Amino acid sequence: MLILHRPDPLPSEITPPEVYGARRSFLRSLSVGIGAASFGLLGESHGAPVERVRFDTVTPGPFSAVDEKPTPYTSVTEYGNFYEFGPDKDSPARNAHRLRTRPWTISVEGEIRRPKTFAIEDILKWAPLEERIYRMRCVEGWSAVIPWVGIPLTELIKRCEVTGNAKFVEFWSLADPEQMPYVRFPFLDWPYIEALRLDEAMHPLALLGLGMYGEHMPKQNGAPLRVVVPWKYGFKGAKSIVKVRFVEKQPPTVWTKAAPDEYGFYSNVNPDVPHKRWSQSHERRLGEFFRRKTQPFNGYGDQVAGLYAGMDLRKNF
Ligand SMILES: Nc1nc2c(c(=O)[nH]1)N[C@H]1C(S)=C(S)[C@@H](COP(=O)(O)O)O[C@H]1N2
Ligand SMILES: [Mo]
Repeated sequence: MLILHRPDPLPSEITPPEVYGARRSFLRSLSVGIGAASFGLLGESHGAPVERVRFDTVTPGPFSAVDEKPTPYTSVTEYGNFYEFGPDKDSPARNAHRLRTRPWTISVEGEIRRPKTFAIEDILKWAPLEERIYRMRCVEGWSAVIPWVGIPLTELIKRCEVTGNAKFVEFWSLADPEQMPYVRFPFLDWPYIEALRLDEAMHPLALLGLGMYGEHMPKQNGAPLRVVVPWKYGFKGAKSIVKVRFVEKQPPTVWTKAAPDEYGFYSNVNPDVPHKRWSQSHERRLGEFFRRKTQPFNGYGDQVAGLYAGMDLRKNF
């Protein structure tokens, strides 16, 4: 069963979230159908008090878009996608309080010398926490400038003792129906698994996100740790990671499985390659009214274009 194809960018997505009010996205009908069957059970709520915890020390990291104004905290935390918590843009903010982020470990599997597990407490001590202000672009046409807190993704990869066979790395999100009510519904093939080519994952821009706005990661944004790859569409950055798996061949991912003609493995931001159902030429920053032009590789071409030298980016979309 595939109920979910990406929603077309409807007014709810092209209107500033502060003003779209009660308008419903395409997927509202889905959640009404599900909700009627299981109202209460899903624990839909209007959120719970959130504890916001600041990091003691965060140092400015490289590649920060310091000339750009960060998107307001509330826009980034109250509007987004985390389908395990529901299909609407405000579902994550309403429902992610159910996620338990301690204890939390990530396991490592596949093309490695020996299986391993890392605890979040240790990961937080691997390297100095950096602040990196990145432009982010969702495939649906909205974008944001987010001051992430994190460490280079290579800090994880270098501890995994990968074998020479490893060419790709998968990131597995948690899929626990007790905490994430919508993983009971197979509109995506849970768990949410996204993947990168190993050299992409080891690129210095790729971040293991541990927080934002100087604070620990909000649950709706992927606590306690997630992937951040700012030159790709937002869906490549899997949230609330519990497993990393190294593989030899390019693996299927949650979105290439859902709609292979609409989502490619690479999914680099590319204004010249439209999505099957809409243009990618422009975007609207959350909290702003006017649209702006989308940049190739989301403006990070100087850093990352070399990763794709000689590749046809229309074919490898
Ligand atoms: N596990 C999981 N990760 C996910 C998603 C999701 O539904 N589940 N949505 C993705 C999409 S489509 C986007 S745009 C970003 C949005 O989150 P952010 O605003 O916190 O970056 O998270 C990505 N990571
Ligand atoms: Mo997205």
